[in-house]
Amino acid sequence: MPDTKQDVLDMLRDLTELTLLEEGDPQSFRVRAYENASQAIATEATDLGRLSLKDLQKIRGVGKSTSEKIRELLETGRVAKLELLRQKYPRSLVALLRLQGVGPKALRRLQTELGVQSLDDLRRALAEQRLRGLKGFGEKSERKLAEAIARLEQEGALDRTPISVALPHAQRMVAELSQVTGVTHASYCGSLRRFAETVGDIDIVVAGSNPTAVMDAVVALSSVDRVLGRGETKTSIVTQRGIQVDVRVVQAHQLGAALLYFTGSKSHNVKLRQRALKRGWTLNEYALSELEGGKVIASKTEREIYEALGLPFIAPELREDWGEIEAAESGRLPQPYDALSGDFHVHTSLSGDGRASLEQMVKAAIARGYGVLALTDHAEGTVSGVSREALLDQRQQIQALQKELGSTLRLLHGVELNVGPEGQLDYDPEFRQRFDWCVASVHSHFELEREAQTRRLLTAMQDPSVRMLGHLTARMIGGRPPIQLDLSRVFAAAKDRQIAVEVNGALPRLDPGAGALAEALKHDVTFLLTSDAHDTSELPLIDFAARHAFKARIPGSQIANTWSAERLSAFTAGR
Ligand code: DGT
Ligand code: CA
Ligand code: CA
Ligand code: ZN
Repeated sequence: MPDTKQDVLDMLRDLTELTLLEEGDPQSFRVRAYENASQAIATEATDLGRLSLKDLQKIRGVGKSTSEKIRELLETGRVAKLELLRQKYPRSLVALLRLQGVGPKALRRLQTELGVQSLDDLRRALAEQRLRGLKGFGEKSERKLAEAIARLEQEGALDRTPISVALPHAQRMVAELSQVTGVTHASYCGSLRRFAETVGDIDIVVAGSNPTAVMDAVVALSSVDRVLGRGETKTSIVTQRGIQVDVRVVQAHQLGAALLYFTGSKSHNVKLRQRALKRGWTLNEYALSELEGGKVIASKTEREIYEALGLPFIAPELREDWGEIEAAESGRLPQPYDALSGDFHVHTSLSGDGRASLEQMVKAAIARGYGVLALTDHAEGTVSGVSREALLDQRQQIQALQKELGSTLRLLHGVELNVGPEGQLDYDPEFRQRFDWCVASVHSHFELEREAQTRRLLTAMQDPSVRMLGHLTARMIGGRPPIQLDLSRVFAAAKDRQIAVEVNGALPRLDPGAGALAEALKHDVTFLLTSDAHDTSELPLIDFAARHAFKARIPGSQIANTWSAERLSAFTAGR
């Protein structure tokens, strides 16, 4: 059964993005209408396919024109308006919005006045110095754009897809392919399974007895834009968002070998093959087998193959050829984390962008088996921020709730403070000090130069209320680059002042990135994994923080969510 809700959400996201481009104004009525509808539908539990036009309009936040588009999508699989917008604004053009300094208005001007439709076009226009002639552009903006292009190129982000886009796509295709006749297993592999921040393409491996049925299903997937090639056991397509997807079908008894091969990384596989060769075996996507005669040694599961090669199972996140095979051999592989005892960065509907009530968040935290939950709504300095009065009200509610809960779940009344350009924080010192848990996060002034940015954070960290640094570098993968910081000084201060470094599990962020986490490890700081949830459905995002931290090889002993309740509460109290 196709996932209608996800189809609708995808459509609304595309409509929002393209309408923003069309109208050049994030506050436009239409853009806001699509955004509101997305939020409303994201929290709507019912099967959308069953809802009539009238029912749809009854959902708060979904207007007439949006509900008509939803019905159109569900009935015909297409939305005329969206097709039109897609023709007008090709993906290669929309992708340029990722460049810092390129907003919808500027992009439209580049398109209409200079005929820019892609990155190559933009490069040419820059080389020919044609931008400086445009209204609102100058030599300085040419230079800044060239720098922005170079930066994204360096990160390999321009022709790669951020994990926040690729993962939901892949999960959905995997779910659809799992439904095909004869299929016993489907999973995404490649860099996505290794939990890379960006992926070149999506690789999917399916085990099934009816390859033709699987290939038929692949080309019929709702998100397909065009088919690149179709074979008996392999098909490649490009989705409407311009992502290439390679799907392979294998027989059930070959599944382990196929998963191992297509998960990579290439250099991890090379090392495994060398190991096999030393034993007189060969390893390929079908099996680990004897060189002479071809007798199969292992092929059904990855674990069996690793074991035959004298190794424990190596988690996909670790298969990057940093020395994991040697580590596995000598029993020094990073160990998966113990169960997480709680979350230290969540929002309620008190924040302008929160969608679940305090009670709902608490209930969901209990359902996850947490022993502690820090409520951290936005402080007043942002649009979504909360006034003193409302926070004091919330404190009373939390205290009342805590009485009911007893020792089931310990609630911390927290707040997410905004770090101002000079390191100043919201409210006043005395007001801040009354919270159980203050998170300090950068939400503005991303472009300060390194020394100013570093001093800004160090200043904020001087405040005794600050207990955790939220999404330290403020990056958006494939979008906004990390702010420039002397990380070594920031982490030294965090260690010194016992301030936790958050590992933020929101997929667009996964902040700090791998390089910054490696630096943090050198300073022996304490980490906290968080979901930064704005809804109950987002609490599981903490598992992405765990995968991200695990890939960076942060030991569980440095992650405070895995500590005993006593040690953890001493830490959160700043003792
Ligand atoms: P990506 O797509 O650039 O983010 O990175 P990957 O690692 O997903 O690379 P991709 O899609 O080219 O290939 C998927 C996996 O398939 C790769 O990690 C290892 C395996 N593979 C593909 N081609 C080769 C090859 O020529 N030799 C070996 N040993 N493995 C390969
Ligand atoms: Ca790939
Ligand atoms: Ca591939
Ligand atoms: Zn937050």
